[in-house]
Amino acid sequence: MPTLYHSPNSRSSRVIAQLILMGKLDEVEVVFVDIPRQDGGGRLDPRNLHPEGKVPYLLTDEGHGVRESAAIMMYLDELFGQPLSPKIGAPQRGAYLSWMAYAGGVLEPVLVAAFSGLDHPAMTNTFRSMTEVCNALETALSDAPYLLGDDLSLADILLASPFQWAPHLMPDNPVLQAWVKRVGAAQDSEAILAYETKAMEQFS
Ligand SMILES: N[C@@H](CCC(=O)N[C@@H](CS)C(=O)NCC(=O)O)C(=O)O
Repeated sequence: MPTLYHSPNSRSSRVIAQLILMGKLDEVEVVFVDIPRQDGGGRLDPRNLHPEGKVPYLLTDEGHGVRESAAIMMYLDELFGQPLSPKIGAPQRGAYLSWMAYAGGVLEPVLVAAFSGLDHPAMTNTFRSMTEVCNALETALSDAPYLLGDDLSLADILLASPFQWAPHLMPDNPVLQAWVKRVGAAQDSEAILAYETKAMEQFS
């Protein structure tokens, strides 16, 4: 059984959301770990095998570590028969891979720059800004409910998640707002909340 290192209400929560949606939470061992939080709380947890103490982190059955949310989510989706992604060779496969790489490669740095007020030519030349991010998402969503078309995929779960956690980062854009709401509604939010609330008790 793979082992997921998870801290409630963090970037690893989207992996929990994915596992709940796939009905596979009981096929992964979840180890609750603490992390240093933005508000100064929390701490590095020696039980966490991530080399920098971050979450999510996954240890495969063979003992290999997998880091980065997108890689972990794709690994688990593939392990359980790809219920949330287009199969190799399917028409939407390229778009899917693009979005999964875009999440960590562009969306995350642009969001961090935006909320921290960082405005530097090196950042904008490399990653562009929220304007381009919004345009990219809005273009994909202009004639479809989800990023890949009619069906929810891991790309939606991953890319909508920062806006779900931090509504203040949500752009003033009705198309994106409706998509984030739709992605939330497509997940089992009650089960996620119940799981995370119970997990949080470990740290109180
Ligand atoms: N790009 C990484 C980011 C991981 C990350 O920064 N996770 C945060 C949780 S929200 C963390 O572990 N922070 C604790 C720390 O920085 O020590 C991913 O998506 O997996």
